Parts: sequence; structure tokens; C-alpha cells
Amino acid sequence: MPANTTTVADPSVDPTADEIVLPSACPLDCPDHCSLDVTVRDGAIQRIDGSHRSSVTDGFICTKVRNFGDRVYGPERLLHPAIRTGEKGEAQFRSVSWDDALDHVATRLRAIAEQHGPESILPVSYGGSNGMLTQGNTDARLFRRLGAAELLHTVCAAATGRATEGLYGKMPGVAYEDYVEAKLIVVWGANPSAAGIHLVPFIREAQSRGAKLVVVDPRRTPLAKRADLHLALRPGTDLPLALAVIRWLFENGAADDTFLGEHATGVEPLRKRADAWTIERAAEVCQLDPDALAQFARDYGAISPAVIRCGWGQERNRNGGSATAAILALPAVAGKFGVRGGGYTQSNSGAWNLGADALIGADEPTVPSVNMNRLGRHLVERAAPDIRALFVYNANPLMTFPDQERMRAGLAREDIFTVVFDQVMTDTARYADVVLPATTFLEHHEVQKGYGALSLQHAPPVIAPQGEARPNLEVFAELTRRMGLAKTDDVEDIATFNAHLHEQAEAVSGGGNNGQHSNSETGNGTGGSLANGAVVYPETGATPVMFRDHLPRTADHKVHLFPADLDAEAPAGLYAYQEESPSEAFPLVLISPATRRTISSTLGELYRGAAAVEIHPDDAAARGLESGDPVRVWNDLGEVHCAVRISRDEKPGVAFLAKGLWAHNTANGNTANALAPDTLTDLGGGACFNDARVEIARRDDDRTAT
Ligand SMILES: Nc1nc2c(c(=O)[nH]1)N[C@H]1C(S)=C(S)[C@@H](COP(=O)(O)OP(=O)(O)OC[C@H]3O[C@@H](n4cnc5c(=O)[nH]c(N)nc54)[C@H](O)[C@@H]3O)O[C@H]1N2
Ligand SMILES: Nc1nc2c(c(=O)[nH]1)N[C@H]1C(S)=C(S)[C@@H](COP(=O)(O)OP(=O)(O)OC[C@H]3O[C@@H](n4cnc5c(=O)[nH]c(N)nc54)[C@H](O)[C@@H]3O)O[C@H]1N2
Ligand code: SF4
Ligand SMILES: [Mo]
Repeated sequence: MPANTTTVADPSVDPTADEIVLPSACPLDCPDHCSLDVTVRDGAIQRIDGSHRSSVTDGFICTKVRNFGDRVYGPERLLHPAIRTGEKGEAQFRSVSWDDALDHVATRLRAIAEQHGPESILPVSYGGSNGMLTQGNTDARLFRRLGAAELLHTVCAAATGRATEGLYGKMPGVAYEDYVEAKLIVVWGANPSAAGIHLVPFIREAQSRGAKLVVVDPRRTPLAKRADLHLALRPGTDLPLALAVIRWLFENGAADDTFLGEHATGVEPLRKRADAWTIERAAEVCQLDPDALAQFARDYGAISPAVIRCGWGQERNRNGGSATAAILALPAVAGKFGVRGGGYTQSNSGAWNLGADALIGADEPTVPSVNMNRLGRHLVERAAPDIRALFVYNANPLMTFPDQERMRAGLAREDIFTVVFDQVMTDTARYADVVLPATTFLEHHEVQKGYGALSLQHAPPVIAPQGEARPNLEVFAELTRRMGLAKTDDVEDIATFNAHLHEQAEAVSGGGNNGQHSNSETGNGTGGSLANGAVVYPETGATPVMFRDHLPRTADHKVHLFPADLDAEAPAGLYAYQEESPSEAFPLVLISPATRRTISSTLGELYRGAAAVEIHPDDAAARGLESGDPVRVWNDLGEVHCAVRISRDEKPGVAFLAKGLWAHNTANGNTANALAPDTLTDLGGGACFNDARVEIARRDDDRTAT
């Protein structure tokens, strides 16, 4: 720490200090939920570092958030409300006052509600802010009270969420810290080296203590390179793989009948659906070596503690829900629970049971809904409800939702009034009639729960709002008033929402001081209430052991291996594999996973580089392509003009193009989402980004632009 630096919670404490270090927490859509130390001088950010308050953060953070100041002070930052003056898509605006902007929005929304019905207004929000003071409070109240249509939040975690909750309820999973206790770690459909970096040191530590590492991923990810076994399966074939292991466990006396008898329902129907999947048959469908698959089954049966880090890569295809359910059934079948470092980790976001519903009133009428994965088609086909206003916040739908061409055509409709409330001029904001400038987490209060790391933090602002930017909570409360929808006892201040969340936080953490040990094994776990940057664990005050400190949060506290509602929902039934018919025109599978550069599309304004689609040397040779060539990647939905990069990290037959690109990263302004179908996962109505099938060829017309 530099001289003259103090660590205080309030800048007014030591006004003589040149620099102050203020606690904060990262609210981006990342499982790690880091605790931060922000160095501020004269009201401006100097540095952003990881702090040690969270044992998962342990003093280091990703480059993205280290450089978050570049977003706060960057040229793309929105500083004033503005109204469109040019064509949609051109991003020509003139600044107006907040008063004028909000009056305009309120007047237009009222008129549209009168003429077309309130369900013609659609709020479009998703993962931009994972904080609880920037979503699900005054925004939700406004749109419910108005009777606006509802957007189903399905672009991510819809299939995994259905599967996880169906089997286990909202049960907290294995904490990152406890991975060091595992003797077998399976990283399945997750790439922590990019999308949750703080798990990596715990995996390394476990490996140095002799743990085996298995990675199930079509790509040779950094962890796959260090794994004892890499199962590079064909995307979308996780279900047969998991069922084959389940079958093997039952056939070879490696199923834990005692555990299953005591703690599980649905064992027989699961066993029946797995029965068709021999190791050999699964290996063929997954394009894997049967010996490698058999090795995995043997290891998983034999080694304990065993933990599965189940990510989201396996969910983004037609079989994603059943695949996730089968993966999560594994630790139950093999009896891996009840010991530290045993079980699974998926999303912990539900485990906190936190929300502001009690403060905003949940009694408003039920309204028609629109699946966000089909929003483009909905707008283009003018499906019911007939949408005439979009209010976009916490999301960048043009760059993150499937079927980009339709999404673009929908946003370009002149008869739809679009408000975009964001921190920067996103590709979506370029289509807005009105843009509203939002504060970043460094400029407003936030309360956040981790969905990987089991931590819960309150982060006060560390700098003043930039320009005229305002927090969501305030803007939606003000709009509610201007639309004549406010009630006298409406809660709309940060302090009350904050206090309400704090109370619930203390309830879930058991006060943090309920007599249980404070995770002494790893020397962390501060417990306690939701103070600035506090880390608490749901109910135990320490990292929880599955089936010791918690039972499943299902009605009977058992794991449901064959929930009837999931079986009814999946088109072919739960655990029934939906095959694909091979396409001659589009033989390559295109996947678009997370990279280190952005969080979804957030911070993409700072990455101006030209994107490249990555393919295996065999696929490049078959098309006469060399690294750096300009190519078109296309299918029936659209095309992307970019460069090609040749890499042995890709599986033959699989192409990779990064998630979260902006229009400026490609030669024609399209990204992987222009190739992603708007079909839905078997469970939860989720996105099928990785069901994109494409062809790639050199763009001979254009050898320079990439
Ligand atoms: N740096 C960074 N961090 C992020 C994000 C980001 O964009 N950037 N995004 C955040 C968000 S919103 C989320 S949801 C999480 C996602 O976190 P992860 O689940 O870790 O990331 P994904 O990008 O979904 O893909 C994970 C891995 O799945 C593989 N994969 C693709 N298809 C399949 C398949 O069919 N089966 C299997 N087994 N693997 C497959 C991919 O090759 C990839 O290595 O990360 C969060 N963290
Ligand atoms: N091709 C492809 N596409 C994908 C995926 C994939 O794997 N492949 N993954 C999907 C996944 S996992 C997810 S989660 C989605 C995420 O998709 P989105 O929810 O669209 O997430 P972001 O791209 O991060 O955009 C969030 C926006 O919210 C803004 N924002 C942040 N904080 C605030 C705030 O406090 N107030 C307001 N008003 N705005 C704020 C940010 O500036 C940013 O522009 O993308 C999906 N898209
Ligand atoms: S994006 Fe993830 S790794 Fe980076 S600071 Fe935020 S929580 Fe930590
Ligand atoms: Mo996500």
C-alpha cells in the first residue's frame, strides 16, 4: 500500500489522506463475486484490487475488473439522457435533461398502454447487474403495476436451473474452498480459467495433494491441458455420457444403495432410462474413446471425495436440461455426499432465498409472457402480445440473445418505442428512441450474492456518479411517480431495501455466529452479518457440507432423481436423448463460450480487436484455409465475416467464436448470435446457442478486412 493510504469505509473519516482505499464487491455476472479494494484519490478511481475479505477472492481479481476504470471514464460512457435524432441503428442523439427524458418516456408509455394495452410494453433485462439493488425492486414494481408483459429470463441457466431445482431444490453446493479436500475433481461444461478464475487455485492445490482431474469439454481448455483425463466430447452429447456412467455404476456394484434408499426417490426410472447407454454406445455418440469413458466411470465409482464442477456449457443445446440432471444425479448414485469436498457445484444463486418481493408487493395481475430467446422472432412476426414498447436495462439483447438478424429487425421497427438504460453506448442502445445513463457499481449501493463463491456482500459507492448517471432503483421509482402509478407507502429508498436484504441475509447465514465452526480447516469464513464486504455462508456460518449441513430443499428433503414434472416437460421425456439429423450444408458445430475479455458483452466497448473463428487444422485443410484468412461463417439464419484461426485446441468438426463480441469486432457487424437458432432446451425454455450448425469459407472478395 502506498504511503498516506488509509483503509476506511467512509471517505469522510480521514479527509487528509491523499488516497483512500474503500471496500467494494464485484456485481458482474460471474460466479466468483469478488471482494474489492478500490483506491480513490480526489474522488477518482486510481486502482481496483482484489481484497482478502473473501477467501475465494484471496487478494486477486481478473484483468477486466482491474481495468473497470476504463469503462467508468471511457469514451463510450453514457453521461446524459438523450433522444434519438437519426435513423434507428445510427446512434445519433441529442442530450436532454432527466426531467424531459423521463416525461417523454412516461408520456409515450402511457399513450402506448392506452392504445395497445399495457401488455404491449415489454421490459427487457437480464444479467448486466447481479446485484439486488439494481433489479427486482422498483423496476419490477413499476412493470407489474403497469400490467406490462413479462420477459421470461431464459437466456442462461434456464435448463440448469430446472434440473438443479428439480433434483435438489435450492441446495447450496460444494464451496470452492472445499475443492482442496477432493481426491477427484470433474470439471464438466465449465471453463473456470476464463469464467470463474478463483476456482483454479483450489483445483491446483487439490492436484498438488494428489487429486485426479477430469475435464469434460469439447475444447482443450487450460484445465483440460492439465487434466489426467480429458473427455473431448461432441457438443450436446453430455446426456449419453452421464447415463453411461450411471449405468456402469449400477452394473458394477458401484452404486450406493444405502444412500439411495435413505435419501433418494426415482432411482428405478433413472436406472431404466440409463439402461440403453452402454459405454460403447455412448462413446460412439459422444465421439470418445470407449476406454477413456470406462476409465472415467471406474474412477468416479472408486475415488472419494469426488466433486463435479458442473458449468453451463452442457446446457446450451436441445438436451441441456436432461444432460444437467443426469450429471447431477451422479453424486447421488455413487454416494459421494456427506463428506467435505464431495458432491457438486452448480449455481448457488437460489441458495440465499433473498429478494425484495415483500417490499414491492407481489399481488399484481398475471400478464402474458415472452421467452427472451425468441424475442427477435416475436417482434418480427408481430406475435401476441403485440409489443409496441421495449424498456431495455441490465441487458444488451442485440449482442446476447439468439437469432441476431431477427433481433436487429425487431429493434429497427419504427412502430416500437425503445428505451435503453445503460452505462455505455451498446449496440442495442444505438437503436433506442431514448437512452438513459446508468451508474456503475462503483457509483451506487449494491447488495450481492455469489452464485459460485458462497458469499454475500454489501458494497457502498466509492465515487460520485459520473455525469448525470443515476442508479436503477431511483430511476424506476421516479418513473413510477411520473406515470401516476406510485402509492403513498411505496418503499423506494436504498436504506430500506438494504435493511430488508440485511435482515434476510442474517436469517440465511444463521447470524453467522450460531455456534458452528468458522471454517477453520481453510482458515476463513468470517460469518457475521452483511457488513461491507462480509462473507457469510447460508445457514451454517461455515462452508457447508452437502447432506451433512443441508438436505435437499425439496418437499421431502430427498434428492428426486426422476421428478414427474421434468419428465412431463421434456419433449421426449426426462433423460431421453434427442438426436440430431446431420446437415450436409452445415457440417460444423459452432459453440460460443465465455472468454477472458468480457463478461457476456459487458466491457466489449474496450476490446476493439478483430474476432477470429477458431477451427481444427483438419477442418481448415478441408476448406483450404490458413490462419488469418478472412472468412464467412454462415447458415440459414445469418452470416458472420471475420478471420479464421487454426488451433489444435478445437475438436475436429467444432468451430469456436467468442461469446460477447460487439458489432465492431467483425467485418459485417454480426456475431455468433447471428448463427444461433432460437430453438429451446428440453427443460426450462433455455437458449440453444451451441446448436448452431455452420459452414465456413474464405471470403475472396475481401482479403484485407477481418
Ligand atoms: N470472463 C468471463 N467470465 C464469465 C462470463 C464471461 O462471459 N466472461 N460469463 C458469465 C456467465 S453469464 C456465465 S453463465 C458463466 C458461464 O461459465 P461456464 O459454464 O464456465 O462457461 P461457458 O462459456 O458457458 O462454457 C463452458 C465450457 O463449456 C464448453 N462446452 C460447450 N458446449 C459443451 C457441451 O455440449 N458439453 C460440454 N461438456 N461442454 C461444452 C465450452 O467449450 C466451455 O469451455 O460464466 C460467467 N463468467
Ligand atoms: N453466443 C452466445 N451468446 C450468449 C451466451 C453464449 O454462451 N453464447 N451466453 C448467454 C449468457 S450465459 C448470458 S448470462 C447472457 C447475458 O446477456 P446480457 O444480460 O445482455 O448481459 P451483458 O452482455 O453483460 O449486458 C448487460 C448490460 O447491462 C448493463 N448494466 C450493468 N449494470 C447496470 C445497471 O446497474 N443499470 C443498468 N441500467 N444497466 C446496467 C451493462 O452495461 C451491459 O450493457 O448472454 C447470453 N448470450
Ligand atoms: S468478474 Fe469475476 S473474477 Fe473478475 S472481479 Fe468480478 S467476480 Fe472477480
Ligand atoms: Mo450466463
